[in-house]
Amino acid sequence: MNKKGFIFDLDGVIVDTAKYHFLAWQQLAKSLDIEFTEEENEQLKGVSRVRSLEKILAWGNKTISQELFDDLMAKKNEEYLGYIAEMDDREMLPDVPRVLNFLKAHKQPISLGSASKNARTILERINIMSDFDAIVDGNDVTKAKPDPEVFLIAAKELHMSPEDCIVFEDSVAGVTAANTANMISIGIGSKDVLGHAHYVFNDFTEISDDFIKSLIEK
Ligand code: B16
Ligand code: MG
Repeated sequence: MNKKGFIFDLDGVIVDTAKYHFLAWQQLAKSLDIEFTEEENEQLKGVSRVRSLEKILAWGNKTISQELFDDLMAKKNEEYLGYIAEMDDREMLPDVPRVLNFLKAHKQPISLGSASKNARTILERINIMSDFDAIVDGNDVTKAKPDPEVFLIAAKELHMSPEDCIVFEDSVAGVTAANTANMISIGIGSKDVLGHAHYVFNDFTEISDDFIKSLIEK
C-alpha cells in the first residue's frame, strides 16, 4: 500500500483543549481590563503563547513591561496546566481513536504538529503517545504557525516529502501553514472559518475510512 504522512494538530483536533486555552486567556485578559470575543479567540488558535499575549495586549491597547509580560505568560500557563491536569482519554474528540487505529492498521506514518509546549504532557494524559512515529511541538520550532516550520519538520521526521503529507488542523493559522508547506490541509471545524482548507469536516465522525483510504491511494 502507498504511504502518506499524516500530521495531527493537537488542540482542537485530538482534544478539545481550545476551550481551556480560551478560559485561561479570558481570565488573564479580564485582570487587565481587556475583553475579547469568541471571534477574536479564533485568531489565537494554533498561535504560540507569546504571540497570543501580544495579540490580546494589542486588542486592549496596552503596553506592559517585559517583566509583567513574562509573569502573565507564566500565570496563563499555570492556569491552563490546572485544567489539563484533570484530563484523561475521555476528553479525546469523537472518532480520533478510530482514525488513528485505521492509519496504524494500514502502516501509515503519523506525526504530531502542534504549537503547544504542553503537547507531550497532554499526549501522556490521554495515553496516545505511542501512536506517533514523530512528535513535533512548540519546543521544536522557532517560527509559529502560520509559518509552515512545524509541519515541515514533521514531514522530515516521517521521511516523507511535504506533497505526500496530510494535515488535520482546526485553526486558521494552521491551515495556512499546511497550505504554505504544500501539504493537503483538512480543516476540522466550520467551513465559514476554515474555507481555505482543501477539505473541511465538522469533526472526525464525518471522515470515513474510505475517504482516508482515497487520500492514501492518491
Ligand atoms: P501552549 P495547537 C496551540 O496548540 C493552541 O491552539 C494555541 O491556542 C496555544 O496558544 C498554543 O498551542 C501554545 O500552547 O501555551 O500550551 O504552549 O492547536 O497547535 O496544538
Ligand atoms: Mg489547534
